[in-house]
Amino acid sequence: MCGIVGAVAERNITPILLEGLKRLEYRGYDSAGVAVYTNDDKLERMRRPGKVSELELALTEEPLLGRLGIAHTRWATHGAPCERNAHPHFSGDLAVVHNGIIENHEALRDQLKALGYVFTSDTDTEVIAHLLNHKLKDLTDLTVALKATVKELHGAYGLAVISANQPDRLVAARSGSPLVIGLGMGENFLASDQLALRQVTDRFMYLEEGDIAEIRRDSVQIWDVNGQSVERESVQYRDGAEAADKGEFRHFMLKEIHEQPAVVQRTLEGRLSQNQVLVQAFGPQAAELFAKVRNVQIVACGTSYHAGMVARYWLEELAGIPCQVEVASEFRYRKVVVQPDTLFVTISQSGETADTLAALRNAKELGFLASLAICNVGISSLVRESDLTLLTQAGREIGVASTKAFTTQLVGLLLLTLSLGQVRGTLADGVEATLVEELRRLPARLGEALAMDSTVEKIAELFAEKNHTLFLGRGAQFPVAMEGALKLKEISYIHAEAYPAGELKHGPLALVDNDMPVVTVAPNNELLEKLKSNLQEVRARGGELIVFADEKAGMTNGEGTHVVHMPHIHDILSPILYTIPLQLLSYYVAVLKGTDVDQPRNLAKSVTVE
Ligand code: HGA
Repeated sequence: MCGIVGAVAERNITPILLEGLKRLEYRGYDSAGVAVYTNDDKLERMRRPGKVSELELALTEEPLLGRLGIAHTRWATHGAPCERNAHPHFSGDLAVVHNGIIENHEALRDQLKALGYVFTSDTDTEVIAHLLNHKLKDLTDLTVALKATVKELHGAYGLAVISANQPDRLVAARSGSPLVIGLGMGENFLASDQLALRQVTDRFMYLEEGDIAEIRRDSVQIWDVNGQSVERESVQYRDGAEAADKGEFRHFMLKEIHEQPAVVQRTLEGRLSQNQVLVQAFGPQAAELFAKVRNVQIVACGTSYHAGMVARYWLEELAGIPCQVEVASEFRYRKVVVQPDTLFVTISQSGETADTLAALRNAKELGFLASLAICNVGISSLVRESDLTLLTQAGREIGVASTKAFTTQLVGLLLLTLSLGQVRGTLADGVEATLVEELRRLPARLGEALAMDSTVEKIAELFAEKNHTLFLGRGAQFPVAMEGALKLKEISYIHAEAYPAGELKHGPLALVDNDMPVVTVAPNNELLEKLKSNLQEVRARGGELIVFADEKAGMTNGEGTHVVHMPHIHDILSPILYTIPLQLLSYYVAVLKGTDVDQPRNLAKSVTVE
């Protein structure tokens, strides 16, 4: 992860760098730092552990003014999140910021130490600064030296560098971590994400893998991975609708939970006809490709992986297509046997998730039929590199714990299931028309579930003093339980585990006592009676039950059993609806525990490192 911002201009750039960092905090917030070539011709830096607001405070007390600078917000991979390890890292008159991991940093560190370089941090990044410094001794030109330096780096990097000796430019390199150049009038900028630069420009140029860029006030020059000078297209990007404030809500997460009816509606817009899904929503070649699909392989991480697991139930049950789902960090390093005519599907909110992107790149060599990305960011690497795309329309998600991105992914995956079944003629009669109708009603149903907000808030009190919980579900509700457990872990720091309810007696039941609340999702489906028996097993051991149950499921409150009635919904859509109370539950537990809901410890929004 980590966020990078850089600027070369005729005006003071420190406020631009700071504003950019604030917008990039979703990429990490362990520490923040800035290096500026100051108006009195010195390279100076300010670094602070913690969030960008700490750096801002320090800069208010001791301003740094200059027209060339780089800045960084860190999500630590190598070295503790303290000031010493915060970027920018210096070597002589050079300052470097880095997003990524240098895998051969130990070997490089030994070589550089032998050459007399002294290390002041525990980061892998510092080797880049010293190596570049060393290269400059022979090569003198900063851009030329950077080209030579990256040849010796193994791993992933987005890099921005400035030098007090060559203060006419900012140089950058991209391999495995995104970088975008923002084009201004007589000033130019660099960032990990164009969002950081929207305050200063709406014209952007995206660096591609292996690119090196030299950015001056009035020119930009780029070389590709082969060292050839290349032009990269510049694109104008206008989007007024930024989710930058919390409105009436106390946290972004709560706002985003409440946005779900609207964003689900948006994700459906233009994708449904009277009684069918419009297959071309996946791209012009979708119908032709879908007709050939005989298997689906889904690869994703975290919450997106849970969406993929729900989709497996749908794809096999509705469209009769065998489906496998795997976390990207495993898939990418495994010897995979690919069945003929398999569609490779990736799911990612940001479209920059490093493991998912790497899995997609590997998949291209493995003989998949085609790749499809379900993604929330249209200008992401995942979208650019996939054959087909379905953009979820969740809008910007700022809370680190994903909510609306998940439910819109589920909608996208149901559209995919119906499209594949439609094209291949494998859907049962009337199913598509029924589900299209149900999808149209879904935003209203989600609104009804959100109206249970205060009921769930009360239930949350049962968890405030607990250290462990179990989440149970059966069928497509099992991944919903996994997502519920993940949410609770992420923002309340309570240990939570999810199990298919039928697995309880094979081990986890041993954990159940009156200190272990057990959360269950119980729609009214064919597994309900089996689930009820599983819940009896919990009650018999003194476990306190919290059950989100269909209003027609015949479940009632009793001693140690708290039932929250959910609006009735078609079973296929129930994973989307039942996600809502679990999101609310984790939110209110976290509020009671006083954690940093939108930016929980140790996490970041966009996971762009392995
Ligand atoms: N490895 C560097 C940069 C971390 C990063 O990119 N995180 O996402 C460090 O630990 O400082």
